[in-house]
Amino acid sequence: MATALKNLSDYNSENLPDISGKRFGLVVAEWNKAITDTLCKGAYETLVKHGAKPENIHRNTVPGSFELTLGAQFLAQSADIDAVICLGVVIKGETKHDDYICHAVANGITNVALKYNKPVIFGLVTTNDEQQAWDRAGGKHGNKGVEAAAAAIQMLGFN
Ligand code: RBF
Repeated sequence: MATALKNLSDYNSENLPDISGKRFGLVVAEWNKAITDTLCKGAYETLVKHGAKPENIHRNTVPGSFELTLGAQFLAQSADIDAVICLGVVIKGETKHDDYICHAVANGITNVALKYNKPVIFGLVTTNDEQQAWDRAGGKHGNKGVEAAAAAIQMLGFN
């Protein structure tokens, strides 16, 4: 299991770039809102902990994870945003909706990142049940919001 091998919530905080002047866009899905709020809190606190200014962190909500891509595009196309972090929780149901949503978001935000040449981070938690989602939102598998923010910071230092 990827999480067991490398839990990025324990990311190496050495050699991270200076992000004091960087501007971040958080796109947060409202489905499973209690969990996505926790992911968002983890991402926000991680950005601030590493020097981002609160006024440079812009939080936007979208109805569900499927809309993360367009939300990310709205932000990425703005010259005022250096990195976008997408946060959502998709829980498997009786039908294959989760597959369609997850693949669409993965492809969609990849395209946005490549189109605008900016980090657009995939912070989509995809689980079989709600408990597994909580386990990844401040539970035994860390907080994927923290990891998403760490990934954004790392990518801003890419050279
Ligand atoms: N959005 C989520 O963020 N997480 C979900 O688990 C989720 N489950 C859905 C299940 C079904 C059957 C449908 C139709 C939508 C679901 N959505 C979910 C909402 C989806 O991401 C999107 O907001 C809506 O389909 C409107 O485009």
